[in-house]
Amino acid sequence: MNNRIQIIQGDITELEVDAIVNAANSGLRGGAGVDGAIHRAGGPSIMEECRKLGGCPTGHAVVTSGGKLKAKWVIHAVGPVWSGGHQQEDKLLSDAYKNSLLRAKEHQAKSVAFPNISTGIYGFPKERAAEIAYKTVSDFLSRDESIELVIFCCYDRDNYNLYSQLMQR
Ligand code: AR6
Repeated sequence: MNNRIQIIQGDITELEVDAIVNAANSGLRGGAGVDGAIHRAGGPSIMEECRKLGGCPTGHAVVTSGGKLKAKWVIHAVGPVWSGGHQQEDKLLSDAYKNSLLRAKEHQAKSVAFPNISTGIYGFPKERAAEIAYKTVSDFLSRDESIELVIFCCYDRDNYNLYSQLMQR
């Protein structure tokens, strides 16, 4: 199953995959970080679709087209804001990954790339987030054949190193 997971360091907006995941906010209003990068690279049609969707609760995920991106779909997932670990942050982060994969499957996406959801502006500790992300995706892939490739697209070296260590376990 590890051969269906890849770790890279780079910019998710440049990837040629069926779907990229966005680390969105629950208003789907756009923002900084990877969200800003995706809207900039994908063009205004993505925001027009987001406005029609209205919003997305924390832990859930919704889909728009990819606009000018190489990816056909953008899956807007809403991770939790870290507030110490007692506000169901672990479960909500896991749900954000799982629901993204469910949306990908519904759209027949065979390849999906994730950013490190919640580990930027939302302040989730990186190591803890990496373990949750890796376990959630591994569990999903072991039970479901439909998605052929998941890429963890790490932007910073810290996250890249953390995921590389998880892959080697
Ligand atoms: N490609 C891949 N990863 C990236 C890119 C990129 N182009 N740019 C940043 N990252 P963040 P969050 C990494 O802050 O913590 C927004 O304003 C970044 O290094 O983008 O979930 C939203 O609208 C980090 O590892 O998302 C929300 O309001 C990871 O992406 C809020 O931020 C996630 O960092 C969401 O915060």
